[in-house]
Amino acid sequence: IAGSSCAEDLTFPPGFLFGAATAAYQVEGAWNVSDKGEGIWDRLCHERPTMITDLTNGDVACDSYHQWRRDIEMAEELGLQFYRLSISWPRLLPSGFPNHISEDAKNYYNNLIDGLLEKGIEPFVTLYHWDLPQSLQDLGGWTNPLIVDWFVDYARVAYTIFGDRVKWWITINEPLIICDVVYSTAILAPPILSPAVGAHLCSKNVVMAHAKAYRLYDEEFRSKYHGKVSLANHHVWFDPLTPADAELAELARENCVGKYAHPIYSKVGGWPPALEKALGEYYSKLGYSKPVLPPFTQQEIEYVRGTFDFYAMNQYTSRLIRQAKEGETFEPWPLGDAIQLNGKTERDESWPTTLSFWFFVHPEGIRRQLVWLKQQYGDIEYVITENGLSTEAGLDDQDRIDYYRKYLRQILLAIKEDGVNVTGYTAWTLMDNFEWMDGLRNKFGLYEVDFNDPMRTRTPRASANFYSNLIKTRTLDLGTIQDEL
Ligand code: PNW
Repeated sequence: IAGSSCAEDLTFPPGFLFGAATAAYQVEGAWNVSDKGEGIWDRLCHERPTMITDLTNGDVACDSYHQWRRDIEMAEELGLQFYRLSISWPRLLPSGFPNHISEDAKNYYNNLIDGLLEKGIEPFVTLYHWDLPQSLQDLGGWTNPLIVDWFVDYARVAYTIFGDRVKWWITINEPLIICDVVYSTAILAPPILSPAVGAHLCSKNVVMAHAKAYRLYDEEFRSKYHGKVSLANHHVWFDPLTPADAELAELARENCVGKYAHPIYSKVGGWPPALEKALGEYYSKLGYSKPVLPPFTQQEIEYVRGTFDFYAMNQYTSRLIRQAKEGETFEPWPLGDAIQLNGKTERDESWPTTLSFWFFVHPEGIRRQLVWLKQQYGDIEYVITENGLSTEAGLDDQDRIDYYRKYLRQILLAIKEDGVNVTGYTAWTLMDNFEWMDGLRNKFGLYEVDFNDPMRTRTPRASANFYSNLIKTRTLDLGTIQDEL
């Protein structure tokens, strides 16, 4: 019986891969060394420092631009099979365009990639993890359809230089955050509020940019390099508050995950039909004469459909959702409510809060999400590309170990009981880093980083020991959570 721990098989399947992740702006620092261009996070942190809770920024961060040897050493200490990193677009292409490729950026990423491979660790590379060149933002950024070609030009440079050694590619990290959260809250870069028009222009452009970068890999690189390409979605799992909210919860899943998954991973392609209809009705009532979510042409539907080699899933948290009551006010989607769906979200009282305001702990959510994905998109390969916990500082992080135990157990149940083909897991994150609007305060690291030390000394937490042991034994030690089951 699922849940009875004595009979439980706690061993990960053969071939299952373990890794850890970071992202360029969050760790590299060196924001203006050599010819690096300005990114939208440089701009936000410098011009609006009070938008970051603790007034810090990513100017130096973990200084991984200089400390990359230590980063590789940590990956080796943990026994990681892959290390997920991102390339900084404004570092590689200072103008945003391929007219000039930075030699220093090439050297930096080549050193990192080669250094990992020497230790037998696969580089798992994200092309876009939120650090858009400011020059492109000045031209409209992700709301301008021309960004599809700007992104593809950048992807071509990256595939050309690194594709002989990088076999795992993520085009874009978390369209939900880049489009929905950014334009409906303006709390991340670029700080532009445009929940109706901006958010939805962005949604379509992101999907098209991904698809075109995938097709490029297929046509020009796959036959010589044999890599895998996907896009990483952010998942918030929605459970209905009452049985009467079941349909609403399903629509919320479509609005959060389906919006960016249905066009790519479903058999039919295109926007999720129920969502397209619901958004159309909501915005037409607000007086918009055309759909704010730009429709796909039939040709575009075909072009986007199937542009994946695996499914990449970032998941941390869940929400309960219910119909809003007459006159209730809404917090912006998706950190708060689903105003377009007339949905209010809540935390189940049994879900612990974390240091991050948007993040409640709900391990069952990751299993339910995986089962839902398999129902929607079929028996494809699923890789967890991010999962981890936000805490205060401290080396004895039993709470993080508990979190990993509970979420990994649910992933095992999804594999063994529900038959979901999950083939890899990525801890967010290798080391404490610049956690966007939460600055350096919120810690997600397996390693603690001393941000007061010019060397940015990294020290393993108890959770690093837990994780390396898991990778070594490939078996989940339930430890203290055993009694709670
Ligand atoms: C993801 N939210 O970000 C990102 O991919 C990482 O860069 C980040 O550090 C990690 O998860 C932990 O936060 C998110 O406000 C940031 O809902 C913010 C939100 C969600 C995801």
